[in-house]
Amino acid sequence: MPAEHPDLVASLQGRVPADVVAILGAFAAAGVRLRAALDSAPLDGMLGATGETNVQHEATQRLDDLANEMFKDALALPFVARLISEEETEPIELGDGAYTCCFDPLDGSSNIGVSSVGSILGVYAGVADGTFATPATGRQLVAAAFVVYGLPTTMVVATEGGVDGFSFDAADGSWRLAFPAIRVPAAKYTSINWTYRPLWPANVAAAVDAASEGLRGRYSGSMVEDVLRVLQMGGVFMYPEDSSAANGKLRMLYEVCPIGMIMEAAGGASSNGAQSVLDVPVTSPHQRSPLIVGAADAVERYRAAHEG
Ligand code: P6P
Repeated sequence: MPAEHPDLVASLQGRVPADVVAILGAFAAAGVRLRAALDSAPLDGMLGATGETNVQHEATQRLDDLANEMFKDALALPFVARLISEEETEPIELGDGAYTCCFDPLDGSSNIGVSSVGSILGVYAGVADGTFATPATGRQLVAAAFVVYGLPTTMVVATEGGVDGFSFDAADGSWRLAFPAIRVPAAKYTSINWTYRPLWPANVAAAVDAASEGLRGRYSGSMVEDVLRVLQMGGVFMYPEDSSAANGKLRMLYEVCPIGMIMEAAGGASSNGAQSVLDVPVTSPHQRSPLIVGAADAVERYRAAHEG
């Protein structure tokens, strides 16, 4: 575990095994390296697309590729059995370790060069083999984390024992504990892409309106930024299904489940419209799901209206 992140190590003591501390430390260190690359990208000619498309059928940005290589290198640890990345079509089999690391190396790519982007990690114990013949669920998460490369650059780390927020200290290149024991405040903001309303089935429209009642709108196009706002100021983030995407856009293993775990560990709630996202069987690496996370009362209003 890199000595330069003593606050992270101290916060995790007694909460997760040493191997998971090492995984989170590797993620944190890669985040520091990626932050520097993002900051200098306009000057280094690193903006723009590669001309390729990924398994998600999305145009790949140069920085998507760079971030993916950084996290693949950082997380290829002896006790990691497999890596699953948004940017990799198939799981990367590493050996017989006890953990599977699933990550979105650069979340919010459409914001590159303009506003916040992020990275997301889920550390799963005992996940089924690479074929996912035996359904795994988000309940197998032993830790989850995300970084928001914004002002300030912030990392959120969750284990069963709770959720802590760290702020990047440029003076010494370390992550400093800034927001210990985060608990989701009462709902204040509603965060959703309202332009999709014409595509929402009637129950989704009713559920979004019910969850958003009395709240103010904020939506950045970068889930990690919107989720960080919910964690710190209260509210609800929603990316529901619609007529063009029956399971929504977000992916279970490296977006939906890690964010759902973080929100539930912070005293909030998660839902796919019917149940906690952590209880939904996962049977393929890039499986998608609707995601509603935030203050428990707002998520419950969504679920009740969605299920009628
Ligand atoms: P839309 C970024 O690509 C992302 O996965 C999330 O970070 C973000 O919340 C969402 O997609 C934005 O999608 O359809 O609103 O542009």
